[in-house]
Amino acid sequence: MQPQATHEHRFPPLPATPLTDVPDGAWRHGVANPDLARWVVRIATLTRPDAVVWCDGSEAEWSRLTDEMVEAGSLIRLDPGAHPDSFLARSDPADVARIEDRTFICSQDASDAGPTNNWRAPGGMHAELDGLFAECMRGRTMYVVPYSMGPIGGAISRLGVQITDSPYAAVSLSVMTRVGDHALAEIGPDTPWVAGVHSVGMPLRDHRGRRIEDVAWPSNPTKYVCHFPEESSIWSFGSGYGGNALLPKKCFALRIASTIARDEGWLAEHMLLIKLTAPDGRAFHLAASFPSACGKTNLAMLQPTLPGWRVETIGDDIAWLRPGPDGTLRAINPEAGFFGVAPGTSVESNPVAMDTMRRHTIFTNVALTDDGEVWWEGKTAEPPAHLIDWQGYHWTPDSGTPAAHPNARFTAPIEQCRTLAEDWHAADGVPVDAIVFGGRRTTNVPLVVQAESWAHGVFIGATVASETTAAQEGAVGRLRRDPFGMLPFVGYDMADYWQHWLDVGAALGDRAPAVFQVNWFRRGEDGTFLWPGFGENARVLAWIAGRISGDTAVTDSAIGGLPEGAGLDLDGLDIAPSALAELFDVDPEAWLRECDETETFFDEFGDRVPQVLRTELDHLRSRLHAAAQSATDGSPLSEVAA
Ligand code: OXD
Ligand code: MN
Repeated sequence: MQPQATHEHRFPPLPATPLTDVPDGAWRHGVANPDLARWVVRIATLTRPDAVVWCDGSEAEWSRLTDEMVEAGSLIRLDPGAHPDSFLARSDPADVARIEDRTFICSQDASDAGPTNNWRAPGGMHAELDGLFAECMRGRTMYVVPYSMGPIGGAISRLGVQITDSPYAAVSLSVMTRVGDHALAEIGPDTPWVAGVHSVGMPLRDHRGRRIEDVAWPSNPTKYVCHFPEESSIWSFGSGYGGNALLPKKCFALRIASTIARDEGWLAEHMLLIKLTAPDGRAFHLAASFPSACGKTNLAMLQPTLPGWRVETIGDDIAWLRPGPDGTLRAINPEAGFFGVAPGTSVESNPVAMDTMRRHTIFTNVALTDDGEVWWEGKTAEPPAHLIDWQGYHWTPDSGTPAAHPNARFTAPIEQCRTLAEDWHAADGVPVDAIVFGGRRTTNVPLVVQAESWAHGVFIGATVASETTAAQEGAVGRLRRDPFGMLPFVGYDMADYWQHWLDVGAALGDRAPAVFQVNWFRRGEDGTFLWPGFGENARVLAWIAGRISGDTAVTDSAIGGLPEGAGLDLDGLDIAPSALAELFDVDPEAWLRECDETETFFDEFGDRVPQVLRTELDHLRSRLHAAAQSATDGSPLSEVAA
């Protein structure tokens, strides 16, 4: 593991409270990192829980905590035949998604957060958080959860500790990360680690000591998710949901890790990771970036329709990519579980995910059947005649409301995934052969296009736009720019992040992976999808593999390389030639309008936008003008663009 500046003094000294006043269990003998030992005591002293429990991530701990939550009414045990060892949680209706408007980057310098992040000065934010966290765990247990992101001791792995007063978060962390004493033991006196403090913000005793009745899903109307990049710390208050509460995921593995990666020359990305094997046994590793809820989990668990091709899963949401000692880019999935969107998942759309979540799974905000099973929109074509919906109300198909919340989730261990690649265990990561950018685009973006260079690839990544889904708060179906699928996740200035991508490419030189853009979501004039998607997406992956190995060719277009002739294997696929033409149509006028929008978008970042990206935009425009001209002249696009 790379040494980093020591964090010995990153937290304020302990308050002058005598050690006898420290909540029971906070002080743990044998913790090798003195900063960590002091920090736990400091947080316990600030938040005043009734008890402190250090989590070990064991099965016994899972059983104890889930039993306690069932007893307390915050989990419902599902039918053990259908879903052994699995549970349903229903959140507060006001706590159902990531809260981007309450998410802050608290860098010393406001300009380091950039225009896409909310910023607060660290001093003021700490003062406010100290006020909110003061005695906020009264009557509750404080869990201390040490974890590793990535294989313990791996070259790309990192360590963290989350403090939380939510047993739901504690058990979810034991699924999503590698929790336990083995992770704690890795945190030596000088080992960097990321500190996460989380509270649902609902103490069970008031300041006079009177009991407050607990609820199934405690939370607080005041919510904050704050990142302190210079301290490698995260403070989250008031929400128990997903990325707001499971701090290793978006907060650490993306926002904080992106700042560490910037300083150390690697990449922390919102990417799935797969191993693709061709019929002749050649294997390729692909890292693919998509905005939230664009089907990353489906792609990560793809069942190819193309005979002989195999996709194996390494990760479905986050990848850390780091130049290895041999000069190639290597990647790990830092997580150990899935926190996947349930609605839309079915035996048809993702049979692997359905199997993965059959047991030892926590479902959140799905509907409950009369048999103690789970249901969500899209799980079966016909909904059951009666359900209890995600808010606990009786539901019938006539209710007129969704039975499951559109952002309902399943939390399941990656080891339960039957397509898990052996490489998932590779401590030093897998070599990345291709980087793929995707988004949800009804128009313009073709099924697949290859970037002409790393810089062009970075331009494509920087200009990704996608139609919003239920994973983000706000209106669904809006087109929003989501560079690299990282809009809510880059922990520093977005334009600096683009420059960082250019720098990493320069360091990789000719070992840099090839870059592609895909779009499964393009629709025809009549509004229907032009591409069948799901298992058929393997045809696109196979074409990408062909490009890497030099087996397939491209036709140049104004926006990059498109599959040439029969290069894209369509054998056995029932697709009309007109749909195919529409899928790959590059309309220069529409693209020129998109270029204008890109320029306006770039202008938001002022002179921090790398000149290379402005040059790419100029280049694209001039090729589109030439293509528009040639279309008027009647000559074929490919000839002009070449
Ligand atoms: C997620 C997201 O939960 O991107 O993975 O919102
Ligand atoms: Mn995600």
